[in-house]
Amino acid sequence: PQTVYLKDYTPPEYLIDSVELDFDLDAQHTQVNSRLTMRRNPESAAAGVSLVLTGEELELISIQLDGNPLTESDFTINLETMTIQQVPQQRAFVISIENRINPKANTALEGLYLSSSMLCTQCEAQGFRKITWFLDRPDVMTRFKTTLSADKTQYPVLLSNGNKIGHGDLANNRHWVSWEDPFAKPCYLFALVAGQLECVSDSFTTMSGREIALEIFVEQHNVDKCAHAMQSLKNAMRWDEDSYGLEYDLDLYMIVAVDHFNMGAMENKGLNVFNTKFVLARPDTATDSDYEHIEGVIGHEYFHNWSGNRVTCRDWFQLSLKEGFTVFRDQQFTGDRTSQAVKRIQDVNALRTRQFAEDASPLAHPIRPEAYIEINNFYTLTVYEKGAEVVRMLQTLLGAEGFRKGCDLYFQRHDGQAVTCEDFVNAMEAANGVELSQFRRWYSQAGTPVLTVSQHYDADAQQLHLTIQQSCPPTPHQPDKAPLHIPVKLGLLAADGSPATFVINGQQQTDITLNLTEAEQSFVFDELAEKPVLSLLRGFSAPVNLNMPRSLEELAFLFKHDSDTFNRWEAGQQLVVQVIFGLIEDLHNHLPLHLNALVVEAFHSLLNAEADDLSYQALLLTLPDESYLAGQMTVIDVDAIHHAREFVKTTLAHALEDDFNRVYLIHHRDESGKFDADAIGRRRLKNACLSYLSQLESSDSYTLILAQFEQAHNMTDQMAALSVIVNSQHPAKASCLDKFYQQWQQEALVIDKWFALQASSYMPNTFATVQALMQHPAFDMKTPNRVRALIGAFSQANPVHFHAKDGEGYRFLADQVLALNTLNPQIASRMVTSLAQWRRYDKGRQKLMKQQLQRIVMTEQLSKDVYEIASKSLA
Ligand code: B3K
Ligand code: ZN
Repeated sequence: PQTVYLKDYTPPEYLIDSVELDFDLDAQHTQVNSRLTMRRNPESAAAGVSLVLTGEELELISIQLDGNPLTESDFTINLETMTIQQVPQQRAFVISIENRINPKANTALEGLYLSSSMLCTQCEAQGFRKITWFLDRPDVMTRFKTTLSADKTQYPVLLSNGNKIGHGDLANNRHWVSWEDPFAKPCYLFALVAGQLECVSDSFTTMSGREIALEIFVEQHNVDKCAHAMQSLKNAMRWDEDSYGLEYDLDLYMIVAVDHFNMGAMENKGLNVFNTKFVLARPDTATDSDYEHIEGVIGHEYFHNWSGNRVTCRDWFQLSLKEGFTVFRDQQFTGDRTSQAVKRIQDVNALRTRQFAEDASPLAHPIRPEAYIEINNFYTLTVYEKGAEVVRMLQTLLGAEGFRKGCDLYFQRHDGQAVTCEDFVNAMEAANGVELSQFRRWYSQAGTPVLTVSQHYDADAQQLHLTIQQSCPPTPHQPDKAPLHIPVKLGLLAADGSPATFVINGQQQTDITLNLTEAEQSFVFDELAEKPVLSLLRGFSAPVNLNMPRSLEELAFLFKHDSDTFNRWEAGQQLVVQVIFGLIEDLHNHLPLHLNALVVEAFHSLLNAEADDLSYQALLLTLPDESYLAGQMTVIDVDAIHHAREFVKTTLAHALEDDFNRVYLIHHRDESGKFDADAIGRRRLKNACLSYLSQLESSDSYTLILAQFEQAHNMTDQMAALSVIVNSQHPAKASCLDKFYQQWQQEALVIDKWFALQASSYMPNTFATVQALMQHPAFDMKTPNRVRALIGAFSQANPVHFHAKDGEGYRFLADQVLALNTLNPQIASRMVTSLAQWRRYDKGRQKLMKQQLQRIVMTEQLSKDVYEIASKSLA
């Protein structure tokens, strides 16, 4: 397969000013007629008179140039392109194409496909070429007019981008609807939907007083689960006006929810297509986290209307321009809507467990990659989440106001254009009169930097000396790294836990953002009468690993007193991390395990302290994830990690049983249907306690848990109970799982939870359960949500069983990858990534993982998607 390089970018030779698309829709025989009004691009330096259009898996019916039919000798077609030998160079011309496609056969879910009984599209990144021949690249921006015709009974609703401009009836029970999108857009933002859909509608009045119709389309049985999505959309629209001064531009905003979708959602202009997972919610079917994710994703896609659609990407290497920025925007939005403290911790947690792992693997790449085989493989945690961190650092460096000025200038300069990451940074510089040349390295350098910190307090001089070294481990094709510009926020604490005032650069402060730009830098903090405690990297001000020796006492102190909510939580995490690694060493040395009293004491005072943000309180009680711990180990020992972490949890449960019970009871009440921060917080805190209590495996805890399972009227509580039941020896386990299935078998999204819970269980026999579930009538390889729930959860959220010593987990995964390869390459390649980290395990597992990767690579007819991930993993 061919590699595409950023350095080879050239402007398009031709432009498509407008297109008229006619779809004669049918599940198996859809005919597409397109009329492209084109001209030579004055910006292109290329010579030659031929025209190359992209198109894949299309059946050509006819082609004309300016109304004259072309014959075999005028053009050639291969697997990916159609070349027309000669087109006019001095004037506009029209290419008319008729072709046929088969949506039903399209299990890759890219292009036009069938989901349940509706037809829908997914064109980003390169799906439009599976609909018709076109210039399928984001820097070709076109005005679209689309006419859909179809059977009236099967497809009563016919949607596309923009405004509806006409409709009518045809013979044979067929009808048509025409749509026109006044905004020029790249074809990756094209969408159409046809089906038996119900419309839930509302409206929004923009800041300039325009009334926008809001419409959510779902299947009949889901109409009662749209209220939260609609409210989220209105919240997002208001928020973007308030926070960025950005207003919606069309008169209509539509969202369609479909069962079969490769990702979360898609920001098609005026017609978002969503995975049902990020639309549907009712208190009894969706958890509090589901509610938050729905609002976040609705916000994300809405925010793309400016950061992505009005200003789009010049080429796919610039993906983080729209994705990193939009993730940053949706994170701010969710933080404002819920709790900034909690949201930041959740985001950092995800970044550190998953993106840091990617950055430390053979798949590491900069947020602006330089080469790809299959662009769909680059919708990664790095491009999205690390990309958002890079935008956040810009905001930290420029201040909220300066950052906003930069954004305003960016949108003003580039509205209607397809631009680059460089243009974004340029706007930030110009609006603030600053120079960010070193900062730009964040776009080109992969890997997670390490800050090594040492400090020394000089009592005589009343000074704290701080030295920070930065380094970054090598990543593929980047053996040597240059120093980055890293903002490091910090504060100091006095012995009584209050903020310590210090003097730096002649100024008195209580906190500061240091600018690291060199490999090693020292800082002096003056006028400190007593030795302070350092709170470094507040708010996780940069996506880096910290290497800073800390005593358990110091961490316990910060866990109690740090006024920075992120660092307070982080101190608790690091306290437990150190303790767990001590226990792992004891395990390796066959020593008996003891839990350090400091940890018990820290959790004891936490459980007895007043708290106003209960969701935050729940996070403070949550032990670091096994996958986070794994990331900190040179040679990952999944069993020891699990054992040591369980030991800490169980010991805490025994030591603090009364506290956990008491806090549980204080917050346990039926508030089903209430979704304010307090009710959510109560549920989170209570369920955190429940999770500890379940470690007791006592008849009291069994009774308590079963009662919650049986009485819950909301999914948060029901799932929390079922989840601890599944991960324990609860005598009612089988009957609870069965009851849950019977209760929810009509709700696909709830059944996904049922699959995922069992697939991620730590209990023995899980692998056999997973194999049995593969045969369950409700399992379906063609439904991505189901595949993620079973195969994804097992391989990505069940370290102990996936990494079983005999390699059966690896073999199983490879089997599924190969089965998926032919059905849905995008989903298949996502599943391969859990093998990419093979070098981090012991020799025995390394060999077994590598074997499966090799087996995958050797397979014939491997998709580009899977080939790229598997071969790079082995490199
Ligand atoms: N832009 C889409 C992602 C498309 C992925 C294509 N493989 C969703 C989003 O990030 O909003
Ligand atoms: Zn996005």
